[in-house]
Parts: sequence; structure tokens; C-alpha cells
Amino acid sequence: MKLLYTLNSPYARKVRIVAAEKHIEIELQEVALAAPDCPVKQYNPLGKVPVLILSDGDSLYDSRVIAEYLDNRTPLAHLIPKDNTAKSAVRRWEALADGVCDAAVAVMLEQRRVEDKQDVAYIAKQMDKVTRGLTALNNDLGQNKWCVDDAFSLADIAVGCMLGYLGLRFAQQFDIAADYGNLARLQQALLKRQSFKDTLPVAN
Ligand SMILES: N[C@@H](CCC(=O)N[C@@H](CS)C(=O)NCC(=O)O)C(=O)O
Repeated sequence: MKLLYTLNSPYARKVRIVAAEKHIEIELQEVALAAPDCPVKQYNPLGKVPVLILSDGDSLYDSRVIAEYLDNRTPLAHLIPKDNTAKSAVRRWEALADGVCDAAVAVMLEQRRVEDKQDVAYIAKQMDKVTRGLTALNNDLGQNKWCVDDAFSLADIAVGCMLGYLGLRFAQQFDIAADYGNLARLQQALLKRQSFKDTLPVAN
């Protein structure tokens, strides 16, 4: 199996962490999405990473589908609970964390345009999603160690990848330690795991 990824994609990081936590060997191929010969479109019509290429040449996307596929590949250390209520809770945390990433990525892309072409109202709307998402996640976590049922899961991985991305791209705008203390505590716990240490985003 081969994963097409970019170094700082929070969605690809989620998949890399799931694979590491499950001790599943995956060949990693870093891609440049803007390169004319980028292989991603060949495997995912949407042209987005991550894409997992299976041994029969078939491909899986997006990150949520890949995470579930990997989680079911081995019985070891399940990251998505079997119980329906707990499973939905984990998937909801993931949906919100990924949604915060979607809004943050949208802002980052808009801010890369020439300044007088940027849509200020659009940026503000996306930033509101980020802020509301962070507040909800921080409140829902409360004093709990992990997001769902006191067990490490895909929910924690998704939230950790989102926080890593905000730290990389929006460190000036969001002071997680000061304003979202519960999330900051979760992030500290996650950063002790080898899977998180090995996939830290790199400023570029
Ligand atoms: N929902 C998708 C989001 C993937 C995504 O947006 N990836 C970004 C990189 S962070 C991408 O490939 N963008 C290229 C594009 O949109 O053309 C997932 O969870 O995998």
C-alpha cells in the first residue's frame, strides 16, 4: 500500500498517525500538488491528498475512508469503537475537527491571493467557523483526558492534527494555550506519542 501525501496536510497526517498507531506498514510518497505530473488526479478525481493506493492498484480517499479502512485491517488497538453510540461520537469529533481544517485551509488559500483581490467577508466567515469549532471542541472535552469515553481514538487524532495545522499556519491568530486550555492539555498528551512526534508539520 502506498500513501500519496503532502507534508503539511492535516488530513494526510491523520492517516499517517492512524497507520503508525495500528503498526501498519505503508509506503509514503510525498507529492507536489501543483506539479504538472502530480499523480494524485490519476487516483482521486478530486485531486486531493491523502490517497491510499492499494496493492491491486485501486485507490481509497478521503482521509475518513482511509482511516476506517486501516482501522479495520488489524484488530489491534481499535481507533473507531464498535459500539454504535461511541462510534458516532468519534466520527462527529472527527467531522468537526476536519471541518475546522477545511475552514482554515480556505482562509490560507484566500490569503495567498493578491491583497486587493482577497474577499474579506469570506475570510471572516471561515474564521468564525474555526473559532466556533475550537470553542465547541474545547467545551466538549472539558476535563476529560481523551475526547470520547476516556479512551484514545480517532477523535483525538483528528483534533491533534487540526491543532497542529492551526499552530503551523495561524499561530498569530489563535493562542490555544491561553484561550482553549482543555485542547492545549490534549495536545500536550498527544505530542508525547511517537506517531505525533514523527509527523510534526514543518514550516515551508
Ligand atoms: N476531506 C478531504 C480533504 C482533503 C484536502 O482538502 N486535502 C488538501 C490538502 S490539505 C488538498 O489536497 N488540496 C488540493 C485541492 O483542493 O486541489 C480529506 O479528509 O481527505
